[in-house]
Amino acid sequence: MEQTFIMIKPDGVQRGLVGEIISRFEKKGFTLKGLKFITVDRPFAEKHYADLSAKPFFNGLVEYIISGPVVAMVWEGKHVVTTGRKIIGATNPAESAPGTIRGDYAIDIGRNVIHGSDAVESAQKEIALWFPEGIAEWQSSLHPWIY
Ligand code: RTP
Repeated sequence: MEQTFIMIKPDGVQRGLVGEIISRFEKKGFTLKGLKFITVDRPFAEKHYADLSAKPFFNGLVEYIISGPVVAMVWEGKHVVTTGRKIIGATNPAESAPGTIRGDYAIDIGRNVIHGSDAVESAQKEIALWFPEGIAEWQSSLHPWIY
């Protein structure tokens, strides 16, 4: 079953959006497989965003991610990577549709509340980075109704 890595960024935590965001993924029918509340250091944040290291906003992005605790999660389900990105909305909240998390709760691209893996391969890399200890195995009893 497909898995994705979802992170509620420091602004999402500080604005009290943790419950709302988790609720949206739960109500969709995805299964929560891993969750940790963690403040990461600069080298870790730079590793997570290594693909963006040449971008002019890279330093500001790293400062933002290390500015407070984040909620790191693994969610599982059919097409969860692409559907998760749809639930999250476009990167720039000015272009995120209403009804998406960023469309409903964010204004600025530099404070866009949440991260979601953009592909199955990057999800696997990000899950390995954030959950090196592995994640617990369990199956939600809801699955027979959803699939
Ligand atoms: P994320 O990785 O956080 O889910 O975001 P994304 O795939 O939708 O967007 P990506 O292009 O990978 O950018 C990662 C994060 O960098 C910040 N950003 N700032 N100031 C800017 O122009 C700018 N552009 C991107 C955002 O926080 C974005 O989510």
